[in-house]
Amino acid sequence: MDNYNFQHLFKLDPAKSIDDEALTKIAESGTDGIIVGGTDGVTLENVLDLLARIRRFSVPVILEVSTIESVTPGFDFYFIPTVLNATDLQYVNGLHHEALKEYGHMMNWEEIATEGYCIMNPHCKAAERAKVDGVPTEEDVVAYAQMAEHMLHLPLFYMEYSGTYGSVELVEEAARHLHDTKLIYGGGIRTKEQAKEMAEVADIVVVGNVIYDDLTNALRTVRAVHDVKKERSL
Ligand code: 1GP
Repeated sequence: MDNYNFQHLFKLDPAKSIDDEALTKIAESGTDGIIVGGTDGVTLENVLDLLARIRRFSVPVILEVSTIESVTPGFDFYFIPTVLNATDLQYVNGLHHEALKEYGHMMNWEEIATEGYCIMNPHCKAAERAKVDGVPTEEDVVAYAQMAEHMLHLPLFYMEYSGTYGSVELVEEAARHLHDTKLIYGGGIRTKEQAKEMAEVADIVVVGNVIYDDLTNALRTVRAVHDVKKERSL
């Protein structure tokens, strides 16, 4: 997809179960794509299983790579996180280096996008894994956004609030510093109002956990995001 022109994405965790009826509703919701990704319990087997089930629909499907072992062909895109505020370098460039030594010769770079992650919730699983040290301040966020845009020229900057709803002001502040790099917001969206609010400031809104405990409200976020984007393009 040109410049990753997604507006709304659902994120499904391969380690969690979802029945066919719910999966059909998600795939046919009008979302711009489904990210397959998680932190714990991601295996090649559960990634392949979810991929095969989503592939029955025409929705684009993206693997957000968290472990080298679970990478498999067949996805439309591969998003590779580099955690800009990690203190464990494995999550900044260590695993990436290891993966490239093994698979670099066969990677299709057209399908791959690096996401500069800024983890805003220090208590989420990804933060624990990457050893994120505290909550980034506004100054930190701006510096990471500038790093993503101007120093690393990353296509995507991901403000990851995973499990908690973030600060619209802070997301807006990051947006002010991003022009070529797209801003992804993810975390704690449970209602269409929250989806709308974040769609006003971020380029791409990711909706995860609510799929598993309140599918009806999860589905409502698609329209909410698309309506905001439509209004803003007029
Ligand atoms: C998680 O940003 C996504 O990686 C979405 O967060 O699960 O809290 O919606 P939630």
